[in-house]
Amino acid sequence: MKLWHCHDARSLRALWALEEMAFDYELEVMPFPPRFLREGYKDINPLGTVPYFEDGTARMTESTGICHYLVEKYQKYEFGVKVDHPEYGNYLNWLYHSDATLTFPQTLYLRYTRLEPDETKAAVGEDYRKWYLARLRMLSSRVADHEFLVADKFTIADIACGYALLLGESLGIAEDYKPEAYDYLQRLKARDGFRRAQDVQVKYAPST
Ligand SMILES: N[C@@H](CCC(=O)N[C@@H](CS)C(=O)NCC(=O)O)C(=O)O
Repeated sequence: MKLWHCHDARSLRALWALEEMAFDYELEVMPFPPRFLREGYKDINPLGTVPYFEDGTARMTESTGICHYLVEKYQKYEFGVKVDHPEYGNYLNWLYHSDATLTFPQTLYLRYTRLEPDETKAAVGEDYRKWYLARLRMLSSRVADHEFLVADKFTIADIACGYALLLGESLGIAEDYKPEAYDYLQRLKARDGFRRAQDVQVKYAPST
């Protein structure tokens, strides 16, 4: 298995899952954005984005999909939910929710306030920040009385949605999180698997 990754980018979901599940894997940590700064990267992943992941014949570009693949392919059900479990539907919903509902408005906020700052577009960015915070409602209410999102255990649904919370934190939005969402993020960040992923991305950081 090989993962191409950039520091704290979405590929952290895959790195975090690999560490939680204690796989042996090869890691390449690249400067960001890799499509400009890592020569030949677009020949590996034509999208130029991270993550990129290879395992046998699998060629994957979707961070939550990689986490799901690892659970199913290697039967790591201690980090997932089986199809006959009563919470299977909820589990899948959180996995899809992580990007389709949560990181989608964050990406637009990032684009219009940081990547292409421009007075006319700043208002659009601000609108997406509010939209993201409104869309956190379901997660905040779930974690108010549950340690994790589904099945009373840590799963890749926590990695998928936890990364969205983390991205919000790096965008300076976390101060507006409800306390229960903020506390849930701190619980996830305190995990050994998360800390190992943080350490390994620093250990293999590209030389500047
Ligand atoms: N659908 C992908 C999105 C990947 C993505 O947009 N990654 C960003 C980093 S968080 C990226 O590579 N941006 C660099 C670029 O677009 O050149 C996933 O969630 O894994």
